[in-house]
Amino acid sequence: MSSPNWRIIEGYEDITYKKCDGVARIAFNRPNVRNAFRPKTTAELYKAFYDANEDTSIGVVLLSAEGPSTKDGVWSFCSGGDQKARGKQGYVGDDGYHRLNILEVQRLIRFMPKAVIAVVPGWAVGGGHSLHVVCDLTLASKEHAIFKQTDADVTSFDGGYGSAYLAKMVGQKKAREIFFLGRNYSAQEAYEMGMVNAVIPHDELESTAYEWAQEILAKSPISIKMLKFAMNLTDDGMVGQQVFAGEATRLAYMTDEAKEGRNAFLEKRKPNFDKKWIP
Ligand code: S0N
Repeated sequence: MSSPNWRIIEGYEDITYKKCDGVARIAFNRPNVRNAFRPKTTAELYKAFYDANEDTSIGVVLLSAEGPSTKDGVWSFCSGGDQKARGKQGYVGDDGYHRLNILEVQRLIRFMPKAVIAVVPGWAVGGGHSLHVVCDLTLASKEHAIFKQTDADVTSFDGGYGSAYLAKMVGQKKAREIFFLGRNYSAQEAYEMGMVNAVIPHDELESTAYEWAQEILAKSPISIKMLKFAMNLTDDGMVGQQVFAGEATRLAYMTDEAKEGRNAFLEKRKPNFDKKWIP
């Protein structure tokens, strides 16, 4: 496969954003602080994910990271909330208000009708670990990826997808070990636990992610969307049902029956449905 001819989307500082042939690549771009996210970062992430969601030419989003650090050459995916941006009551943005909004980013990833692949070239820590958990798939650098949960070290914890959904993924005992002990896990260990789909030689990580994206893009978009929502549904309660059922409604709108319902109302007459109660 030839290397992608990325089109760079301007206007971002804490992240990079580019697109090519149905794939959007959103990448953390603060490698010297292990790609920690501050309020500005989460705002940019939200904007880029929202754009990728709305762009009908995009079918797969890669969440990756730039690097390595120019200070020490270390690779990172994301080290979670920027502890320097953390004030007395939370993370303080440039406007002085306490905000982080990383959970809104998580919800966009979770509910967007497109596959999101976490591409982990190095440290995935704290809220960065939670982000890989919430993505649909995870590919990890064989040499440099390290998975670690420090939330309990810094009293800044993810009680939602980052922990409870992780427990569904790797099992309750393992998830509690990850959070309670905060140890380092290699890409291979993360793979064996079931939270990583493939361990990839570092030099091939990005090209492999792009190839996986192209494979997904060759599938039926409606199927990918409905399968993602179906697999989310059981863990997402009424919201999961709402998201799945919304798509069922959208499909129903495409039927003659729905057109007759709409037309009858607009023409002020009783609907004449073709009464076939197909089992
Ligand atoms: C990633 C770690 C393990 C890497 O260790 P290493 O390789 O030894 O590097 P360091 O020397 O430690 O770091 C290099 C430079 O990068 C800075 N830095 C690293 N991580 C951060 C960070 N998270 N914030 C700010 N700076 C960071 C270092 O300071 C150092 O800088 P210099 O060179 O200037 O000294 C290691 O770095 C590490 O453990 N990092 C901290 C990880 C961490 O605790 N993250 C926060 C965990 N919590 C969250 O992420 C909360 C998520 C969240 O926001 C949330 C979730 C759910 C619900 C609500 C919220 C919410 O709060 O809104």
